[in-house]
Amino acid sequence: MTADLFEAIPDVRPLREVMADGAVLLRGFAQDFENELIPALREIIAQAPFRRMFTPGGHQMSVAMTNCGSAGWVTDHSGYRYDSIDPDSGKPWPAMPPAFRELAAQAAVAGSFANFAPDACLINRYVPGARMSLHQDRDEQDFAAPIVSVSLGLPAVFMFGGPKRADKPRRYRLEHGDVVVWGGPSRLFFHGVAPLADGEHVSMGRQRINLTFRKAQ
Ligand code: MD6
Ligand code: FE
Repeated sequence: MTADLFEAIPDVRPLREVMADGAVLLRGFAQDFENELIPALREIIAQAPFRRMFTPGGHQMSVAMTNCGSAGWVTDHSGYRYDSIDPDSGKPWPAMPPAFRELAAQAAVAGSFANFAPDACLINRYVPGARMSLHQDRDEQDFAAPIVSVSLGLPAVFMFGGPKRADKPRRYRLEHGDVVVWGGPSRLFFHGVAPLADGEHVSMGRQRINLTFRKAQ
């Protein structure tokens, strides 16, 4: 018997996958929020456009970034930090939309972190070829709060290592609507994103957008 060409191929990946103690991948968790998320994102980008920042070492990042919320993550020749002001406009970052806040809080609960109230949302834009090398997120004041990371658009390979840079990372495919909640014992684990493969996403086009919510201050 030949397989029906139009038969759906079952997606066997679990909806909820524990990546490490404190880190969980919630597949499709952001889907219900999509209709609010994307218009709100457009408004933020109109006020605070994506820009490719420079690392303290003088390298321009391949990922373009912007922020919303009372604190925004920035990098320049003087270092990495959170700043309430967008250095490009001289104005505060756009406010965090209620739908962003709500998604982050609900995902945190699903990841067993109650009362997550992010003050920062870093918005990363990857075009094909853009990547993020292995790093730790350690510019926040308080490592007790988790990080909630939302993937939109083209799929990416997320590399998730351990407490030491040399720990061999495992690879996870993150698709449109997937959410990673991450804190507790793995809060400072090394992680990165492999160079984005080319493609065209039905609603987001030729890019991946990642929202990372943090309690920065
Ligand atoms: C990204 N994410 O997925 C980059 N950091 O585009 C991160 O660097 C990240 O997803 C901390 C926790 C979750 C993350
Ligand atoms: Fe990170």
